[in-house]
Amino acid sequence: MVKKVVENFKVEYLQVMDENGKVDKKLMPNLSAKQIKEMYELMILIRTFDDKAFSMQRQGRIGTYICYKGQEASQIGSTYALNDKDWMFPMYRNTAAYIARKHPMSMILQYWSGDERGLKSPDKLNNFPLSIGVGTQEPYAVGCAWASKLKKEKNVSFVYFGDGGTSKGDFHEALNFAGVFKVPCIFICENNQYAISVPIKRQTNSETIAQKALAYGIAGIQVDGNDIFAVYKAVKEAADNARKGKGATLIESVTYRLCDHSTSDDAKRYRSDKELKQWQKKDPVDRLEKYMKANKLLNDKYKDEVAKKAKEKVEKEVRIFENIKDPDPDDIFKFTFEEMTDELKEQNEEIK
Ligand SMILES: Cc1ncc(C[n+]2csc(CCOP(=O)(O)OP(=O)(O)O)c2C)c(N)n1
Repeated sequence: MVKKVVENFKVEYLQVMDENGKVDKKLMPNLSAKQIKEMYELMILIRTFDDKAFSMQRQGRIGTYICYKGQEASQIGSTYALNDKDWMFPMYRNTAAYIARKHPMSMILQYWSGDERGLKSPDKLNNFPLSIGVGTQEPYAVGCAWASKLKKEKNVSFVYFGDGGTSKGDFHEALNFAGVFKVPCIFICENNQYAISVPIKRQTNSETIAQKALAYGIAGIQVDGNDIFAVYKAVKEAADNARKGKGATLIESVTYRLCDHSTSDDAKRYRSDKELKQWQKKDPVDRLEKYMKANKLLNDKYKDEVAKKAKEKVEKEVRIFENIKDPDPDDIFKFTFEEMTDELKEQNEEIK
């Protein structure tokens, strides 16, 4: 019997910067000092927002909130590698990416206070509404990427989802379509180790999520998702390839949610303190700071200034949010059908 060996059935793991902030110079992407500082300032801004939004939820000032603490490198590294014209398809944990893509923070607070208008993308921002339904957004991203290809535009579509999302049929359909039609799409799986309380080991028997790309004939890579340079490099390469007509890439960003799943969850019930502490040592913000300090890009004065500016920006947005007029409840009824049904009229009266 002759065994045929199928070549190239492997996925790479990319880490540029280790936990001590030391980079492998051969792998370091081409980023100027100004760009690294810009990335750092965004990381501090989104962490400040995350802390603020969480405490506002606890104070009853917004309805619910999904934290992203621990996933900052994954979201800033990826958005930073893409252009404003590229199309983003986020999930509920991607409000950090939203902020990086210029969606006003006041509107994010508006959304999490139950006002859907907060998700309306301001003009000229190519950001789709975030998806609450797990794994529903991947086929949309593929469709959009296909449209870009047919229109001979150079934009790529990029879509975020969690490890849990990879168990949904939509994920597999999207990857298959992307492979067959060679569309310019980047699939970013933020593998934060859990889907609420379900650990990755119970989600898939594959060694990596990245390897699932191979089955669909697209590129796949696993990156250290707490290393902003690795995420940036992988996404930049995927985007360059997509723009050259080389098709889609699946990027597994290996990270950890340092917070609860949501404001109605208590992660202590299913994660050990020991595990959390191990991941806290890999904190993506601390890691970038270590690199910047060693490379004379960060001193105490600059660090304090960045923190102060971030706090001021966030507080300003909170004030804007708190002055937004409540939506008119009649709108729920008015815009469902061209003419209100009798049943809707009744409900409308009841709410009044
Ligand atoms: C279609 C659908 N099924 C179930 C849920 C309930 N649900 C909300 S979050 C979640 C876990 C998702 O985990 P993952 O995809 O890993 O993303 P993470 O929250 O960890 O970022 C589930 C099952 C949902 N929102 N949508």
